[in-house]
Amino acid sequence: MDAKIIESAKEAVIKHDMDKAIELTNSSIADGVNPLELMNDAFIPAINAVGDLFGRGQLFLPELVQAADVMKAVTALINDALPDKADEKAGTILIATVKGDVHDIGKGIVVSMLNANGFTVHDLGRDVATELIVDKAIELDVDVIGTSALLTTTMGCQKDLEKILKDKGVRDKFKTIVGGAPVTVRWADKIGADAYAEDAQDAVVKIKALLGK
Ligand code: B1M
Repeated sequence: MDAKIIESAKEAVIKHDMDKAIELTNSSIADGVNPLELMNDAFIPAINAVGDLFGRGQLFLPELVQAADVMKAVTALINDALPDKADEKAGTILIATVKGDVHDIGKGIVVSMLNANGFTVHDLGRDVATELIVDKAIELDVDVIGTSALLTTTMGCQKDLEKILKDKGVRDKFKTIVGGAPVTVRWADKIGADAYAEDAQDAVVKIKALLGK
């Protein structure tokens, strides 16, 4: 990836310059840059830099919100540039960001990667009640339930999900996968999830493994 693109993406997201970010995305894709590399190597580090500045108190909530809006717009453009080849036989995934958590940029990238790899994905969105996730998984008879949590305070919902599945006697019907910035393989093991994925590419690898593909 061209260092100039990485630098421009960082500047556009940190300064929440929507026009610049859209122009950079469109021109890079038109120039033949791989959309996924553009996301992984330029835009994800850019929004993470925003998170670091926010964490250090060098950037405030209104700017974080605007940077996230830029990121959402870029993600939509990158998603449109990815192939969508849904195929029921590859497997069916239900995915949601957990209750109390509105962070959905990363989940959106995971959904795109799963779609691009042939999976049928039912995306329930963000801030989704755990009981609803379980009810929908049963109704849609999916193979895998995936949850994303970005806050240490909302990770517990991933644990609740495992308990509700057990209480309803349906734990064996589904494979579960967890992800999100504060989530670790240790957490996945602790709560009894079947898999943990570090990023969207890893989610595809882990889900294929869970489904024996
Ligand atoms: Co928030 N936020 N935020 N935020 N935000 C974080 C998470 C934070 C780490 C920032 C910080 O302090 N440095 C911090 C959490 C601290 C903590 O819990 N320890 C934080 C906070 C505190 C908050 C608020 C509480 C701020 C406030 O109101 N005072 C608030 C909470 C709102 C709520 O959810 N109830 C809040 C709000 C927001 C915005 C709305 C402004 C916005 C979200 C907009 C949106 O998503 N629509 C936002 C953003 C953008 C961030 C940061 C900067 C970036 C998150 C992001 O999109 N990253 C974030 C800092 C950070 O994470 N470094 C931060 C890019 C994305 C591609 O990565 O989501 O990790 P990520 O997804 C990756 C992997 O994790 C993985 O694959 C993805 C692609 O590679 N993955 C999965 C994710 N889900 C997966 C699921 C899988 C598998 C893999 O299987 C199912």
